[in-house]
Amino acid sequence: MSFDPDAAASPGSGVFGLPHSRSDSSIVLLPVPFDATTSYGGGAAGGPEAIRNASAQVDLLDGQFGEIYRCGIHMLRAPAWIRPLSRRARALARPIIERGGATARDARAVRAVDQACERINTHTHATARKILAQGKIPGLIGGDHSTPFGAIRACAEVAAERSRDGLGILQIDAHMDLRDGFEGFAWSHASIMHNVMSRLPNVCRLVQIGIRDFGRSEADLSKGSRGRVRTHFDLDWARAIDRGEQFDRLCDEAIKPLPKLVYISFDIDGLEPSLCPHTGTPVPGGLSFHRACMLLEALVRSGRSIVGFDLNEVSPGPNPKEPEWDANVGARVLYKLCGAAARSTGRI
Ligand SMILES: [Mn+2]
Repeated sequence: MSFDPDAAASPGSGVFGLPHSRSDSSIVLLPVPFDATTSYGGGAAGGPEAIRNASAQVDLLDGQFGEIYRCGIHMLRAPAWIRPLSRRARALARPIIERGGATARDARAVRAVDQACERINTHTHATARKILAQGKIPGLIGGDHSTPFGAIRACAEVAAERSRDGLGILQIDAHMDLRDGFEGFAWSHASIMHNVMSRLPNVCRLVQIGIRDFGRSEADLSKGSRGRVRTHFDLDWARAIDRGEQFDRLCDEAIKPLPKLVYISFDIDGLEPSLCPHTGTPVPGGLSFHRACMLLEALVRSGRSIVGFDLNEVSPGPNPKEPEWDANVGARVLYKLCGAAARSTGRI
């Protein structure tokens, strides 16, 4: 069967309307519809399905990375147990979050929520390991920002086998996510990078871009990390650009400390909130879509290899009849991530 990239997506086709099976894909997308601990707005559990639906609208010839689809992109089905597990964990977490965090009497509920998150970690680690073992690139689609821990762990293990430097992470996010547990939950979305940095020694560097909402302990952790965490504040970049600095140059400088093998963790709230109005914790400021694209391009241009990536916190919004703007943006960011990953590893 021949595939016409300019035709409308046919019913029953895969993500982006593509015909690829897992075996003829070099990028395998791993959906994780789980959002137990989102503090402000929920809904990221609906992200993977909404992105899959919206992806049919994405035109396949990309102005930046060319014929991305030629690398083969396949999206797995999420196991049926994840959504109900997310609902149960969320029901336990919600009253605790509404009260402002856990107290001693919440110990059992907190344990149950942590266990649910650990189950997700085990699943994403095993799935990403398998994808990596086949020489492919895993792209995890959250879910809240707690979901990629297992995939990052798998990429860090593989990076350590391939290179003495281990893995670097490029995080695009409004938040540092460096809290040592949040609201009582060890695996909170707000703790993902704390968990990565404290539990994964093979991650040698974390570069954070878009940051504009953070706490004292997070800023201290970044500062006291002896350069292992490099945080770039959104307002600092806005000021630098106002003084006449080029965005491209800021990207090149930010990327410099990253090792050869890089994982991208893309929280959609790193973008301007107009591009993700329903995300869990939107913050004014942030990257435009174009600048996010330029950042990915700078990473590829630098010669780094993208081992894996995630896109998280895309939330389709409460009204199923409304056009799904958040998912539309999410699908386009996802295609760009696929393009950057494929190009950086010579697959397109
Ligand atoms: Mn985040």
